[in-house]
Amino acid sequence: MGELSAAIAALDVGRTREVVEADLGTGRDPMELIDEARVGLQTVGEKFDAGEYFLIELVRAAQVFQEAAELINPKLQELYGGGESRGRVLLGTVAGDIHDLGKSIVKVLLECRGVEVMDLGVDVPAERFIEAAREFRPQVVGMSALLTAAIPQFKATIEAMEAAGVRSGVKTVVGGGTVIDLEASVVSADHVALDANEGVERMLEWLDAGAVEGGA
Ligand code: B12
Repeated sequence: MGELSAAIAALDVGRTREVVEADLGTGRDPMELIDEARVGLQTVGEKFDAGEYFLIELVRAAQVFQEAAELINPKLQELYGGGESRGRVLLGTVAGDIHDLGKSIVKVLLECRGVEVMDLGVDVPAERFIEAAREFRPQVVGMSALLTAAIPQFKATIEAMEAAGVRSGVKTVVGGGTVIDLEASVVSADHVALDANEGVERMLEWLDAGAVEGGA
């Protein structure tokens, strides 16, 4: 395990800041740091599973991760930011799920690559996705979920969008650490993202190819 993952797994905010600052100072790719921070959170999840950590530790881990992200995000912006608008992406964590760290990384990466993002936050019901699709007219809708119990919400939301007439011409991508083994067709999505980078690259391909025209 790398130093950053270890510091996050140990819930050590001081050490986390130290490692991130030192690594960014040596010119390390900020995306690598995000990936490593994620491994740290995975370890926290394993400890939670094993009964070694409790909810309070999960909350603390999220705070430590946020501290790291706040140092890393400006660097991402500096390296990848700027440029004209490439399109619009609507993001949200589906109903019943309040995990948002992964989705927030996707948002930062998209904004860095010149994409306009509307982020609906967490625990977002299908009706809110529909309302926002009418208002914002995204070309792509990205949904996140980490709870297995929230997975049916992908399909329910996408089908509700279809029924409301806002799905046509819009691509959908779903993501979140615990859902990557899904088949896109099972949840009625166009794509299941392996991680933030891969998902964002796929969205940019769609936007740049003009394969999508925007919602109703
Ligand atoms: C931090 C954390 C929390 C924090 C979340 C804080 C926050 N602001 O998000 C808090 C403490 C609130 C929390 C609460 C709970 N949690 Co929690 N949590 C985690 C933990 C440790 C890390 C998750 C995380 O942020 N990972 C880091 C991010 C960067 O990774 P990621 O989300 O996978 O995102 C990456 C990709 O997947 C991708 N991505 C994500 N979304 C999207 C979307 C798109 C469109 C794209 C393109 C890409 C993409 O981008 C990211 C970068 O590559 C995980 C453990 C784990 N192994 O993941 C458990 C975990 C997800 N939690 C779990 C559980 C059970 C809960 C609770 C039910 C606990 C409880 N008893 O109350 C509650 C859920 C409440 C609810 N209704 O949602 C379980 C879920 C089990 C399951 N399979 O259903 C896990 C796996 C822990 C475990 N091993 O048991 N949790």
